[in-house]
Amino acid sequence: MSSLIRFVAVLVLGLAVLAYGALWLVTQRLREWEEGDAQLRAELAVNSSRRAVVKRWESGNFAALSDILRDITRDERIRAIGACSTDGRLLAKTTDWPASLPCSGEALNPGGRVHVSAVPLDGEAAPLGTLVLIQDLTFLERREHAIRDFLLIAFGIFAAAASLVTVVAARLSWRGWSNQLRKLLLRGGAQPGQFQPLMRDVRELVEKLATEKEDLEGRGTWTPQRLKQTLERHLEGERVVIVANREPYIHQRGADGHITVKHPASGLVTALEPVMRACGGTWVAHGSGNADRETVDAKGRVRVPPGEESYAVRRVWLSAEEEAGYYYGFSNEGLWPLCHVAHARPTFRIDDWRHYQAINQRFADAVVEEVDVEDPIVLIQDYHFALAPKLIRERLPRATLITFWHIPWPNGERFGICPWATQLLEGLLGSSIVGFHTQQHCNNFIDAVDRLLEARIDRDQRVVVHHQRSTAVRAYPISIDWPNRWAKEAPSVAECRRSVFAELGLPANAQLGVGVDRLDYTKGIEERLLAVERLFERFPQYRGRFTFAQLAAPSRTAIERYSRLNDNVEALAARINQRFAEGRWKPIALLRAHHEPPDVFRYYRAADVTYVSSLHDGMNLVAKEYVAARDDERGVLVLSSFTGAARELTEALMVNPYDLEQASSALATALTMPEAEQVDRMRSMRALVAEYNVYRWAGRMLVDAARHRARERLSGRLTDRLLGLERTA
Ligand code: ADQ
Repeated sequence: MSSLIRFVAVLVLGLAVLAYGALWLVTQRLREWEEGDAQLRAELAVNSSRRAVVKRWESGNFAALSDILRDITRDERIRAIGACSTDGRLLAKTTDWPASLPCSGEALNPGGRVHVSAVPLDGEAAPLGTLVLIQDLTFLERREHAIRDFLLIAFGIFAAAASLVTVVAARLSWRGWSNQLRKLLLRGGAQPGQFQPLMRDVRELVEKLATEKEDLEGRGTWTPQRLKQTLERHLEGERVVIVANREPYIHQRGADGHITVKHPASGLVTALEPVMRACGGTWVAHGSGNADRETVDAKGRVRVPPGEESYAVRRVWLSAEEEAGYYYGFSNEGLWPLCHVAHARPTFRIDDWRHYQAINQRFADAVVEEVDVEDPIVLIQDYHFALAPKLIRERLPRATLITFWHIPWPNGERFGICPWATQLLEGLLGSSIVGFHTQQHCNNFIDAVDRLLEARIDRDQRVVVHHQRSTAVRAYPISIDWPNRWAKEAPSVAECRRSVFAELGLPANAQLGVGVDRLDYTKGIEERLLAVERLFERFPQYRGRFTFAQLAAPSRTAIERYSRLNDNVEALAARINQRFAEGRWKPIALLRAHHEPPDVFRYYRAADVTYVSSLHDGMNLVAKEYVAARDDERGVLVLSSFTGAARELTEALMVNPYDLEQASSALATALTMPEAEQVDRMRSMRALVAEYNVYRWAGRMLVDAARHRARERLSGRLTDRLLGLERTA
């Protein structure tokens, strides 16, 4: 609001300066015109009686001359006339001629609001002298005042109208969102200051929304159709190639011998799959299913989604040893803990690094095989492929390579502990654009480049130039598809609640909390269960009434840190259950299994509260999925402030997951939150996720890619021309 007041004040001040400037100019012009008019008027008046005046003057009849002069002064503006001889004597005058005015040079310039004109008179033989006419210009003052009043009133009305239009426009555009937010921030449900987003985050969000509105041409929500049109319009409908470790559909042969298709529990897949459905193209990924080889053609390709077949998956095969080194070893024991502040020590082994290099090369080769133009668009995904951009660039120098890093990027000092930090950075700088979820991650990346490489950094343009190649570093906060496919296909909220409560053996009047994650130590699952335990300690009224269901998909179980986590979570749930269980009621339901998306959404729709407690997370799509699932606008999101999502979902109850007092209070607040407040918060978050959906995320990257490609093509053509000129010279 204060910036709006400042804007209006500057506007009014600017208009006032403009008004005074205009007034000064008009007055000056008016005076020049009037002076010219006065001189003309004097000459006309003299000319009309010239013959009679000359006759009397030559005859020396100055009394008669005075009479003629008096006749001339009948013009109301001509006040007095004097006849001055060539030697400066006053020969005749009218009665109003000022006694103090001699026939000298200064007399012709007395100043004030009078105008003095001198009209020379010639006789038959020689010049006679000069008629000096004094005109009254006080009418000019009246005229100037009238014009000044008119201009000031006109500018005043204009300034008031412009300020009003500015204020109304600004209020209307932000009113919906900001009112909602203000209402929530000031609401009495929680203690003041508790569970609220940092104002800095809210400000950043507002600025982001404002700049993005200006950035993207075209208004309205992003849809698959709009994304497709963007691809057609900006990139001539070209096919997109995605490189990602995880494939979107896994063919798995079960114990009964049948092959089923699984959706992996992966935020990356959740986000990118709808984009590929809309754009078409090829997804190059590790073929990890035990029936994957049986379902591809001779070139390792299979069309998906089953029954729809809108794009291709190109599977790349890895041996168990390669997978252990590249995926489990370097990627998940090295880079994953390096990039997350979650107190796990990274492990770097030379053999893992060699596998990582080799597999990056294999994926780069697969990309080159899949493209059919020399400047394709390739979207490289995540920390498994830091080297691939440079390797692809070596084979396809004109490719547009966008690399998106789905996890946080640590500060430069921390990143520097990786023995191959410079190679990783050089690999990534093969990209045209490197994208992160937040500006903070972009800043950390630039900081790491600054510390470890000889590169030129343009912080204003957010560009790094290394070995004469420039790479833009941009924030693209990821999201989910909207309208969300799984939410649309889900049964009604009442039905979901009935079926989930039946599965968990809960009575209809129970309250349900839900957590949905891969079993990963960065997700803060132990801290979440401890917060639930603290809730029962501090608020015994929830015993027997509240159950927390944790859907935990086993993940990276070949790594010791993950199998330990698995055991810890199981032991913790068992301890809490033992401590508080009463009759058939258990406080925690640990559902340690992969759940297909329809099941995950059933749980979201049944929940009174969903708790996302990541200790550090790039974005966290579970939070956004929960919001998408709640088309009934009920349910409360308790969200860790260490997620990227916390910068956008500012209406969630924000907590520090390490602070068990705060987290348990937030759970209690959520469980007693009035319906009207739930609706306000959920509606506001749904509006944001609907607009900032994954089609927008992809659209922004593709528009940036198109601009980049247009620039590259132009500079390519210029280089060709210059080389051609050099050759002909
Ligand atoms: P992830 O670490 O995988 O993603 P997240 O973004 O929360 O984390 O996505 C998890 C996905 O897996 C969701 O779609 C969820 O529904 C699904 N899932 C979770 N548990 C499941 C279960 N038990 N059964 C089945 N499905 C389950 C990484 C980064 C994130 C970033 C994404 C996208 O770590 O910070 O948001 O990439 O960029």
